Amino acid sequence: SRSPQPHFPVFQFDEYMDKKAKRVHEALEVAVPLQNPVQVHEAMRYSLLAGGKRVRPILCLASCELVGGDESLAIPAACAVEMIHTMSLIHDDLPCMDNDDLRRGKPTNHKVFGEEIAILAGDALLSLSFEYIAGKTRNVSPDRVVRAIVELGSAVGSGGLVAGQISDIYWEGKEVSLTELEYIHVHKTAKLLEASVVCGAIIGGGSETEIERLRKYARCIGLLFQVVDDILDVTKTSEELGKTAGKDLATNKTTYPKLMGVEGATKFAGKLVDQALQEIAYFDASRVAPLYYLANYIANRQN
Ligand code: GRG
Repeated sequence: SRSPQPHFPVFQFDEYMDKKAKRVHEALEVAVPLQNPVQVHEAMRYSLLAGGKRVRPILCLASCELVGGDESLAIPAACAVEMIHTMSLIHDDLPCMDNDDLRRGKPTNHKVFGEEIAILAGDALLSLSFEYIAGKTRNVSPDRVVRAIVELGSAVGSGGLVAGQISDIYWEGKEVSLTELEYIHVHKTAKLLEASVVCGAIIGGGSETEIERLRKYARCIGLLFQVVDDILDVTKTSEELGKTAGKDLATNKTTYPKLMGVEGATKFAGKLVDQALQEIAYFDASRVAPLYYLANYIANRQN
């Protein structure tokens, strides 16, 4: 059973997403200018400005505003999470990892700039993300900024994305149970989504209760994001996805549809979105619309 829809004032979600994505794009343009050494900055900009849905930075801004912070407070944090996300995609696509040729509908970073530059562009984006949030966040108390940095660092490092990637590599070609699959996705995908939401709430001045509610919401949508990704991989053609769809089925990668069928995975996705919405039902309906619609957008997205 779906959570009842709160009584929102009229909310134009598509307009909201376009406006926020544009704001993020402009901020990223400024954050990574084309400068010396040109080759690496070109490579950083190539992947960072290639589009993408900008789900993580938008979640960060929405969460900041939900707890009463102005959007401007969280712009450096939003840029930081997108830089980290982009660098993880660049490294994930490398021949020594997933060996992908296409990303965001374009040739992958190493295909255009070579492996050495792709690795270094990823390293530079990771480093810049922390420099940027620490150096550019204004009008937020230093203890909140430090807390957000700790949150981000732990989501990315050897207990976060890196742990997920290692586990993914370890289980490649082996039989994977639901528990192990969940471990991979919680770490590879959900941790950064969680950190995006939580950083927004910390920087926006959220109370402990608000931060923890939002963390629980983010955990649900983080896993939801991957379950939907797996379902799309089965149901979409490569042209629609702009990447090698069905690759996970063709290789030995375990996915939710493989373990529970498309119907089972769709049911699981429904449960996760319901749970996420329950977590944010606590917030004032006049402010919660963006996160409410974002959860539904992740559940129903087609790319
Ligand atoms: C982070 C230090 C560090 C190293 C990287 C390679 C690696 C370790 C981790 C892999 C992480 C990874 C690529 C996870 C997949 C996450 C995912 C679901 C990506 C797709 O996200 P979307 O759909 O993509 O939001 P767009 O292009 O819309 O941004």
